[in-house]
Amino acid sequence: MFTRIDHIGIACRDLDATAAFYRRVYGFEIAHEEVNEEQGVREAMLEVNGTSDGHRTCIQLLEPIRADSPVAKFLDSRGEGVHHIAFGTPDVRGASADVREAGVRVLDAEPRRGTSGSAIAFLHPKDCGGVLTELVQAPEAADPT
Ligand code: CMX
Ligand code: CO
Repeated sequence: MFTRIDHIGIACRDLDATAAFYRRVYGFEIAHEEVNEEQGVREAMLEVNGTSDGHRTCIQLLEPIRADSPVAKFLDSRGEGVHHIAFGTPDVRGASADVREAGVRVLDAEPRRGTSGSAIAFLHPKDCGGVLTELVQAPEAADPT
């Protein structure tokens, strides 16, 4: 059902400065950058490696674009740092149903649009041992509504 770590989401106040840190210290380049209005973020994906299912594992840098967005609230209460983990799946709807069946609250009744047109759904951190968790179906197979 879950085939890889798709990405780790990092909350930051200054995306450009944080991306420069990842380039200088680790040599990771920005593979993709976009604004996701619905999620209230400017984001950059740094590709760390490819995976055996043909996809990739990334660091996702997240800078809030609105004061009432989840990432802005997180920065206010916890400061910069790891915000969420994201597991890749070929079927986000099926994976969400399975996880719901296991007693975990799925925050998105229907998958939303994620990076590059992927389909995403979030799980409540209080049901996941304090870890905000995202499920990701890669763009070419995604059908976000
Ligand atoms: N990781 C772990 N716990 C978190 C958390 C996070 N990222 N964000 C909030 N929490 C905890 C808080 O610490 C708080 O716990 P306590 O009650 O013990 O203090 C509790 O959850 C409620 O926190 P809150 O600040 O009141 O936040 P909300 O309930 O308003 O929202 C959440 C929390 C997870 C429902 C909301 O952030 C959400 O819907 N997130 C999903 C969307 C998202 O994060 N989008 C940005 C990323 C986009 C992308 O990856 O593409
Ligand atoms: Co994410």
